[in-house]
Amino acid sequence: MANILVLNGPNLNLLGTRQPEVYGSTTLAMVEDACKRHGAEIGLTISCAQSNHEGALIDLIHDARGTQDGIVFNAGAYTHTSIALMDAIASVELPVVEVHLSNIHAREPFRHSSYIAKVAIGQISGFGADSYRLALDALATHIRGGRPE
Ligand code: CA2
Repeated sequence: MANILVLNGPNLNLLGTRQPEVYGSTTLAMVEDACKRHGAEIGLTISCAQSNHEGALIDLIHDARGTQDGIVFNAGAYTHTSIALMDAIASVELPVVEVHLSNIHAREPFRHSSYIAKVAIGQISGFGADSYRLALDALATHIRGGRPE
């Protein structure tokens, strides 16, 4: 079983409680639960974490080295601003799939660029809570070198 960290950044703890027209009505606890259940189905052991603080996210990424085989990461608004998170991902040399609930490319121009994308193996954006499941599938395939389970 591969170990995967599902990591969420700022404000995503509010998921399902505000702006459902943009981010849906699924709560973060529901997303994390769905990730754990889907992970078990495809041979992944899922750990989940969320922080509103850039430094704490960097620590979680550093800690993933040696314990995790990959990261599914929704960096929230830090996606568009954080060179520090980009450097943290590059430093741990783990495969990262960038995830967004909304389609960041169809939104305001300031959301079109991503520092995370520069160091991620790929990006999944715009499928609501399903983005996480798609990201887990992509990461599992990548870790297995493209081979089925
Ligand atoms: O679409 C995504 O997943 C985003 O990463 C969400 C971020 C946004 O800044 C990115 O551009 C795209 C915002 C997360 C805010 O989450 C909330 C959830 C519920 C209510 C309010 C905010």
